[in-house]
Amino acid sequence: MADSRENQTTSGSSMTEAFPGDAVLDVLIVGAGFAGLYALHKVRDQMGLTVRAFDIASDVGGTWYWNRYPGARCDIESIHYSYSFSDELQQEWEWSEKFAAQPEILRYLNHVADRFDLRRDIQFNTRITSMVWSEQQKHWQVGFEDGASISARFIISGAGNLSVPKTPEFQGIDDFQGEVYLTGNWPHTPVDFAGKRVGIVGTGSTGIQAISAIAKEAGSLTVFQRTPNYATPIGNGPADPQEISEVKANYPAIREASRNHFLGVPYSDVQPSALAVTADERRATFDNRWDRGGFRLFIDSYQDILVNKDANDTISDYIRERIHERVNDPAVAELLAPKGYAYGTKRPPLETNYYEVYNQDNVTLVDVRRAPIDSVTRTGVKTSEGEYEFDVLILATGFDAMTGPLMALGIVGRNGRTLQEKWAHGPQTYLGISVSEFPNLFLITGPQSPSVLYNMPLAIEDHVDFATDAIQYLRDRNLDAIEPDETSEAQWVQHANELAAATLLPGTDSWYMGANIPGKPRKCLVYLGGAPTYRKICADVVEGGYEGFVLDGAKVPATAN
Ligand code: N01
Repeated sequence: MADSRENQTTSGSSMTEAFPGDAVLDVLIVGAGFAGLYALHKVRDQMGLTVRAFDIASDVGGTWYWNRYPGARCDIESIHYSYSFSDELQQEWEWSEKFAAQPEILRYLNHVADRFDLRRDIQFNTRITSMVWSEQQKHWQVGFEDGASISARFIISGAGNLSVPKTPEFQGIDDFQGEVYLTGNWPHTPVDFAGKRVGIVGTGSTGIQAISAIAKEAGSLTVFQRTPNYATPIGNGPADPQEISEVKANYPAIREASRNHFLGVPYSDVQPSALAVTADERRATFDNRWDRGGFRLFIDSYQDILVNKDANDTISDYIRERIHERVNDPAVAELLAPKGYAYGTKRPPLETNYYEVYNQDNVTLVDVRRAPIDSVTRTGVKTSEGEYEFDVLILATGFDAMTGPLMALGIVGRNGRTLQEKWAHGPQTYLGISVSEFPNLFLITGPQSPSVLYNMPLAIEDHVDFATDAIQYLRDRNLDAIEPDETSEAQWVQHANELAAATLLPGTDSWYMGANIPGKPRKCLVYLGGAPTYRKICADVVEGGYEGFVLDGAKVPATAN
């Protein structure tokens, strides 16, 4: 368990062969997931620039390459959780399920890579270890684990938001004699659970998906739960051919509706306030959204559940009640029912038969809030109350979200300033995509952008388009560099923090707040103004000639955000 991701080194010499001597790439792309693939296509095929993408993985897929654990699937309907940039692509691809599972999403991304001939400009098995800005040359010097390096005028980072798994924090983990798996670095060959004693730590979105799947196979499954979650039904099933053909016939309008929705989905039934209706009306709405599945309960019920504690209590009570209905043992149901924090302030997991799993004889729930995990032993897990023996131990313990993947790149900006120093007290960005003192660097779905609270493929496309438009703008004017000015950046940070403070999110320990990583600054990592507001602000910035940015030394004055 020394390294949380495959410990791969730079392979081959293709990079230096392709770009010999002092050649400088126009654009270097980090990652070959949803963001990297689209950025590569855009920069190479639509802009005609020299570009190369790099990924630690041995193939495309990003998060869908790594997270191969049983039960992994997306939680926005696949017809919406997919690229919109190519109508041919969205017309020809057929999803088999409403919410595709990981293997199908990975097949989709492989198809995209093949269809647009992207692989020839991606270097896999390559870990970036440094990125240093040269003020003199006005470009980035990017170093790799094997000592090779390359220069690029612009960096587009598709390093991902949830791509650095949290380092296992259990003493003795290396001594465990059985099999240990990290959900975010799952083996590429099937893991056999049949007849085995399996333990799993973590009941976030990942744990809940994995538990539901593994409970079907394992001889015994012991779940170590610290904080129960408000999981609600995903409502998955085979894709409906009628719905698919309707969507395909209306894709432009549906994508437009998605981009004009807070979460980037074309839902339109949200009502103003849970407190403005009778209890019966509220119940009918909750039942309706519960039955329809997906994020409808979260985002398409009442507008005030994330900002008003009383409104939130109504939906939190409702979910607790539904959990109790599904679990036979009242004591287990009580343990599974979240208390003391508001629904939606931790990322709401979606599930299929999750709670029913606890009615099975082979599944045991262990409360590690009351009796914390003390250590991992040679044979299993020791809590303050007892010891449990396992053949297999699974860690579904989350990620160093949003900032972790960027910090891992070894980024050094102007005047030797590191990103670690700059973000020591929390991320500072302008629009969540750029950072002052770090010119020509674009953070796709970076911290303080809507990112994880916006349908990811659409959020990615918007950000890649913003980055490539900015690059084109500079090229058209023979300018070398773009970065935000410090005042605009400070205003954006304040704006993002004020939006967060107006919600219930800061009151809960969650990865949204950086609270899952010991020592990480407690700052909201997500822009909470919603995708439409955010997109309007970005459009105005561009319209104003990149307001709030410094272009090659000249400041473009910002209007108030
Ligand atoms: O990670 P998490 P995740 N002792 O941080 C527990 C996305 N995603 O991988 O809550 C005991 O949410 C921790 O307990 P607590 C999605 O955005 C999407 O599940 O800190 N327990 C928690 O239960 C999601 O939000 C999909 O008290 C420990 C769990 O581990 C994000 O990824 C699917 C512990 C971690 O939960 C992250 O989800 C899956 C300890 N020392 C994930 N340390 C889709 O459907 C941690 N825990 C697209």
